[in-house]
Amino acid sequence: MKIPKSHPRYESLKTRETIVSLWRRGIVHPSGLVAQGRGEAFDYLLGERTIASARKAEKVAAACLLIARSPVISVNGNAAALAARALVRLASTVPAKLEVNLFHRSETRVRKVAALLRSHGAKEVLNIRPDARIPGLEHARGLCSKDGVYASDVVLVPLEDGDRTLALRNMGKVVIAIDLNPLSRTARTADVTIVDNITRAVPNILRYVRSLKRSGKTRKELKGMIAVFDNKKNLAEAVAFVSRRTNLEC
Ligand code: PTJ
Repeated sequence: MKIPKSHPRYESLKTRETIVSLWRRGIVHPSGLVAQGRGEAFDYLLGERTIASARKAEKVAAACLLIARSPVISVNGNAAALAARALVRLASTVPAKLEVNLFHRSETRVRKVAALLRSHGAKEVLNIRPDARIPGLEHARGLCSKDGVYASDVVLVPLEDGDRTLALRNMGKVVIAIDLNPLSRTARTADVTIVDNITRAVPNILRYVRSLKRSGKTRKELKGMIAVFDNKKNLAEAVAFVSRRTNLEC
């Protein structure tokens, strides 16, 4: 369908088209369409833009990735569909490893997601053949790569499920989540929660990674930035933003 650029919700409708077309190609799971609908609703409440608290979290996320010993970016069907190119760029800039982690895992879809990442320049994509397991997670969603998520100290998880976020935290990892729902279990469990659309969040983190690198900030300074960040307070700011905005509109 041709969406006119003049449409007031052009970006949102384009994204919807993208996710449907990637579902047709077998990259997005059918439940990914439901997840997208939920995301759209929250994004609508945010005004479909990056709010100040999200920007703060994006900067802290960049600092976490830069000081990590072994950072990993976890990619599922929706993340690949909406941000493959930016995720690959972020991985090569940090540098961080890319690992496919599907909630509804099937070998065919793993290969398709990996192929999409490679088509955007990814040199290595982990977890095609899993060789480790996240403790406490049953079935295929606990499968991971020994050199990737399993050994990582910092993991970026866009659109993640609450159980896996908690299991990763229980492993002692620093978890950075991208989730438009500030009330979700993932948002509440992560160390750094970015309440923003993945389509805006990943390019923003990438910009912060580049500017922090250019700034020449020391490890100690980056650690200082992270130490003063309060995720609970930041989430409360996101919720307060939505409630202010909805009050004004009523
Ligand atoms: O590809 P798979 O098999 O790994 O499955 C991926 C999905 C996303 C289907 C799976 O992880 C899932 O069911 O996720 P949930 O539990 O529906 O959680 C998705 C969360 O992401 C919800 O809180 C949504 O509000 C949020 N979300 C949806 N779209 C976006 C988003 N957050 C940021 N950007 C989006 N575009």
